Amino acid sequence: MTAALSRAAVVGLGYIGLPTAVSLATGGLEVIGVDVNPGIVERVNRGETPFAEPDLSVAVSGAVAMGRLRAQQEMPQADAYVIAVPTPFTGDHDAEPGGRPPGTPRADLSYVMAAAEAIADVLRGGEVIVLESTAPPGTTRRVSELIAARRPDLHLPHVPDIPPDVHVAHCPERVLPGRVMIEIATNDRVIGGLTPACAARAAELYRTFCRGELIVKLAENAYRDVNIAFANELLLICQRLGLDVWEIRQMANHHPRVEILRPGPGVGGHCIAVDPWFIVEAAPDQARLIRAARAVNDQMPAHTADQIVTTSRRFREPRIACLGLSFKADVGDLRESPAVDITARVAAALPDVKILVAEPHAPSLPGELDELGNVVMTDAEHAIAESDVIALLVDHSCFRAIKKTQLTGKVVYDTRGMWG
Ligand code: SAJ
Repeated sequence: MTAALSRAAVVGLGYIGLPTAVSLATGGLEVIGVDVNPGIVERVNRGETPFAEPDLSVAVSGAVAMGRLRAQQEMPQADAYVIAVPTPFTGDHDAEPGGRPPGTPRADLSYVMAAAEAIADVLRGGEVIVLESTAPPGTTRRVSELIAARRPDLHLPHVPDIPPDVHVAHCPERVLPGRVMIEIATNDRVIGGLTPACAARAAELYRTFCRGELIVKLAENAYRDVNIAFANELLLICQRLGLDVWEIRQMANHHPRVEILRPGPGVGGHCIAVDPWFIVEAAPDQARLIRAARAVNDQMPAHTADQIVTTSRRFREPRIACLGLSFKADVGDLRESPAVDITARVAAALPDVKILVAEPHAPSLPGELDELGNVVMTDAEHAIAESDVIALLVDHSCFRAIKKTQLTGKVVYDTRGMWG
C-alpha cells in the first residue's frame, strides 16, 4: 500500500501539468505525461515545449533526453497520478441538477471526470491520485466516488472506516505564469486529503520536488509541539505541587490511549519550534492552542536556567556542570538549542562561577558561550567530578553510562528524566 513512489503519470500537459511533470522527473521519478492532443504528445517526446515559459524548455528537453519524461495519449499504470487538466468556467452545463438559472457560470469538470475514468481503468491498488486542477469544493470526493463506481473491486477513501486501496487528495496549483518553474519548487502547498493518510501520501509525492513547506508538514510539527507543550506544562504543574512528573507520566502512560511525551528544557531544532508559527500566521484567530503551545515551550529554557541558578546559590562558591549542548539527543547540532540558551543564561546570571560544559558531539563551544568567559568545555567525567550542581540538558546515550556513584553528594538537575 505504501510502496515507494517511482513512476508518476501527469494527466494534462498544459501550463501546470508539463512543469509538474518535468519537476517530478527532475526529482527522480519516471514520469509519463498524458494528453489527449497528439500534437502536444509529439512535441514533448521531441523534447519541445508547446508554450513559452521561462526555464521550462531546457528542463523538458533535458528530462526527455535522460529518458525520465515521455508523453502518450493512453493512460499508463503508475504509482501516482496528478490530474492537471483544465476546469474552464462555462454556462453550458445547466442540464446538471441543482436548480441554477440557465446561463449561470460553473466549473466544467468534464475533463477532470474523463481523466478520473481513464485512471480508474488502470488502477491496481496502492496508487495515490492528486487533483491539481483548481476545482470547486467536493470535486476530490466526486473523483473518488466516480472511481469507486467504476471499480467496485477497490476501496476508495470517501467511504469511512475501510482502509482505502487508493489514496485521493487535492493539491491546487498556486504558481504564477512566467515564474512557474521557480514557484513550483519553492511555493508553499496546501494539501487536502480525503483522509489524513491521503494527504500524507500526496505530500510524499510533492516532497520529491517541492522545497516549499508543505502544510501537512506544518501540521505534523505543530502536533508534536502541542504534545511536547502538554508534557512541559505537566512538569510545571508537578513542580508547583511537589510531585515527580516522571512518575506521574509513567503511570498515566499505562492507559492504552494515553502517551504523554517527555518534558524537557525546551524545544529546539529548525522545524518544530518554527513551523507552528506559519499556521498561527495563516489563521491567527483559530490557532489558539498552537500559539499557546509555543509560549509554553519557549518559556522552558528560562525556567530551567532559573532553577539551576536558584539551586546553585545554595552553595557559597558553586561549580556547575552542564551536560549536553545540542538541541536533542545524539546529534551535534547546536543551532536553536535550548541547552545552549540555558547554559548562556546560567553563565550570565552567575558571572563569577565556572560552568563546565560537556558536549561529546561538538568539537568546540559555540561563539555565544565562548565569549562569556566563564564557560569551559571538557568531558563529562571531569565536569561531574569538578562540580557541585550537575544539570543534564541533553539525553545523549553516552550519558547513560554515568554511574550513580559519580553523582553522590551532588545536586542533580535532570531535565530529561534520564537518571530517574
Ligand atoms: N522534545 C521534547 N520532548 C519529546 C520529544 C522532543 O522535549 O518528547 C524536544 C527535543 O529535545 C528537541 C525538539 O523537541 O529539542 C524537537 O525534536 P524532535 O525529535 O521532536 O523533532 P526534530 O526537530 O528533530 O524533527 C521533526 C520531526 N517531526 C515530527 O516528529 C512531527 C521530523 O520527523 C521532521 O522531519 C523534522 O521535524 C522536520 O524537518 O520538519
